[in-house]
Amino acid sequence: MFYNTDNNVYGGYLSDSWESTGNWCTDQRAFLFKLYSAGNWKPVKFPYVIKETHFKNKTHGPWFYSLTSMYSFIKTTNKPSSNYYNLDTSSLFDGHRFDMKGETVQSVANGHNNVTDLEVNQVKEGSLDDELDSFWRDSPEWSPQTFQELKEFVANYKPFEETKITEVNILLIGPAGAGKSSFLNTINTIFKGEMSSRACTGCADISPAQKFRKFRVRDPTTKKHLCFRICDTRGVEEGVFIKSEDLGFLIDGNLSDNYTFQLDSEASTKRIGFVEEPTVKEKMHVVVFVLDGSSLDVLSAGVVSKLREIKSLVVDKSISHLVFLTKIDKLCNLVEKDVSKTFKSRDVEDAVNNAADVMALPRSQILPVKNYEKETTLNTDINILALTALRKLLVFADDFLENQYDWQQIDM
Ligand SMILES: Nc1nc2c(ncn2[C@@H]2O[C@H](COP(=O)(O)OP(=O)(O)OP(=O)(O)O)[C@@H](O)[C@H]2O)c(=O)[nH]1
Ligand SMILES: [Mg+2]
Repeated sequence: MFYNTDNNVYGGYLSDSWESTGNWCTDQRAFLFKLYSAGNWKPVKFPYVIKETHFKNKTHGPWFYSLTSMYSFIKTTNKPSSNYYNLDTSSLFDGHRFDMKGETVQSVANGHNNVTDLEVNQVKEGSLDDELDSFWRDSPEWSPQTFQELKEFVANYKPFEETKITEVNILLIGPAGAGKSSFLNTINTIFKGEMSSRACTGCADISPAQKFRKFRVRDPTTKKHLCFRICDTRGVEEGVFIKSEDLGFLIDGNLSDNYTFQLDSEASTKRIGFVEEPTVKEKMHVVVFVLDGSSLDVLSAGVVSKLREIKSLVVDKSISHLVFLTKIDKLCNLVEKDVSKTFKSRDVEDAVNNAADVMALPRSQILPVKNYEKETTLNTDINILALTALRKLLVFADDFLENQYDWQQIDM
């Protein structure tokens, strides 16, 4: 692909390899193309017509008929004049071997080949290559029945009986924009049966005063709230996050609903709403680290170390915890088109492995999720994936409660 100084982008494609055999070759799938014309998206494909298409030179890269600039690979050492490389134009887009559909070197490249950049890309047939032959993790059956079963599980869920708690508390923590609020909205949407946006998404709260809120989800069929509360927090950023002391209070249940804590001053045990001696009912029972699966590679070292610090705190307090890996649709075209391919996607599997390394957690605790985002109607596969994650979360919350109960029995 060539980027010339007049904002034209054009080039050629070979399905053949770039090996240096010294032969003329014919690649019937080869074509030339233009993508941008004077900065405007004007894609045109110039298909193969006849005879040989390219020469595999022994000492440098292949060159195409009608794309003599590729021949310039022989001269890649030439120095750029001004800020561009002045490449060969002798038979550029002259129509040999390829159908130029009436276009010329003038209309494609403004008659010159002064390029600021020259790229070689390998083209992968995404939907074929990314799809594994077998599942990388047991996959649910993507059917309306599975959806109903999962929904019923969540709707009928009651916290571990012996603790006599009516609702489990779920704490969402993760980098800014990872999809915490969107997850809450996704669950609400599933039960409401319509797109819901109760928690504000894409709008980071930057005020230093942070209100602590627990959201409940209502099941319209029973007109009752489900037996969990989700606590959404502001995004973890370098230098700006709830202080460890406050986070400890939050996890231990010292902060009542609607409690406002200050990010820029000391944690306070004296403010109104501070619960001095919280019971197990007020504690967080499970913590979910929400990570954006499509940007794991660019997580800053500062955010990673903050997340790990929070994880240590959670581990010290023996709270169950897991990771929701969001935006898997942005990570993989296959999943973007069809969420039921999640457990066959190589990219999602890689991201799960990556997240397990980042958080130093077993892979089984990393659950891929696709939140409602651009959709305007409900989708059974999105629902199944989100509810699968939520079910695991509730089971984890019960594990915590069961431990608490057992320890209490031993203490008594
Ligand atoms: N494509 C896609 N976009 C998502 C997904 N989840 C969230 N988003 C988008 O990502 C953006 C940020 O999502 P939020 O839910 O606001 O993220 P957050 O973690 O609550 O962010 P803060 O409150 O700022 O920390 C929004 O524009 C969402 O629509 C997802 O699974 N896929
Ligand atoms: Mg949010």
